[in-house]
Amino acid sequence: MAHVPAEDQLEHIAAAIDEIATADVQRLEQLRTSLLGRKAGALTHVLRSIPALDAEQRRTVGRRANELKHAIESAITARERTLAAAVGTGPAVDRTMPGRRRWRGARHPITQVVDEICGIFRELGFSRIMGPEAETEEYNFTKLNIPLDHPAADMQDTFYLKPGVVLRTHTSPVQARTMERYAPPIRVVVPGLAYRRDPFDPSHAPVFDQIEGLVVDEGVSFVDFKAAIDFFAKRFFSADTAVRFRPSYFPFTEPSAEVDAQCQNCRGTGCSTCKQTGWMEIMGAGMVHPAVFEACGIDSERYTGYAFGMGPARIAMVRYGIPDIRMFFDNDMRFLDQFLE
Ligand code: 2NM
Repeated sequence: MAHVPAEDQLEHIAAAIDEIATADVQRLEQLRTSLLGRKAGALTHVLRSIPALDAEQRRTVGRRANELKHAIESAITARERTLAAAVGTGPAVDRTMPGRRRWRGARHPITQVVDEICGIFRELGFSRIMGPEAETEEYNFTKLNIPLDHPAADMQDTFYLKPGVVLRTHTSPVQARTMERYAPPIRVVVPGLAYRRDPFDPSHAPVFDQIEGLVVDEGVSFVDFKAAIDFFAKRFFSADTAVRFRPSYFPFTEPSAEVDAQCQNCRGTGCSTCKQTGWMEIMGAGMVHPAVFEACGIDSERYTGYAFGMGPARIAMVRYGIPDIRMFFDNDMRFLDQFLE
């Protein structure tokens, strides 16, 4: 361009300014380079040629070139703002950037286990129900065949809110209320919190989850109970998990049993988790005591039934091999993150 007079070059450059106002992102970059670029920019070229011009030209060309430089720069800035506003805020979106992880809430591992257990019993026709956590001594103890002078009712073991009113020590009062209110057949599972004055240790907490179940109908036998629990264990643990029933004692059932499932860690051969027995206790249970039926207005000559109670936290410990129940209460995210759904 050296042979074209500097004034003509400047008018050529001035003509390009109008295009800036309508350029897209790519064209704007081309214009910036072809006008202001350090190597091939047309205006840069004129500015570099100024020292070689005569004094009169240096003044006029110099003034005009500087005017154009400012005009081009402000036109480009204005166009950039307009283009950026058109795609939203800020610079153009980078479509190659990895997506951000989306944080959604998750159920606590015990809640997951509670929901799963209730879902299995739902398949067997059980309804899931709830009841109050503050209970009278009558519903928490007396109607369940636990006399108030029984050690379980002692102030040492029970949180008393006021005389005659306790924090329920099990969810069984809900079953007592259910039997009073509904005629058989009854099939319910009752998940909820229970309270006992136990200090925290690796296997105890003063507030703990329970799920209790109750079936009442004509002709319900211990075999019905065994079949239901066998079904539960095979669904919850695995299809080849066996259960066994050991005689036990509870005031509200007769006969009573403790139920063991095959150790999920060693599959029954014996290990430290199951203290070399091959079995882990999963629940207590039995046939509802006639005295409980009578206290709750059910004819014990006509109806029989079974009831059971289990601790979802204990069951979760058996299933996941968790050594200390307090890990469920710490809410350490490094622990909870392993149970994301
Ligand atoms: C257990 C063990 C055995 C039980 C009994 C009743 C009721 F209300 F029907 F009498 N509800 N739950 C029961 C029986 C609970 O928990 C270890």
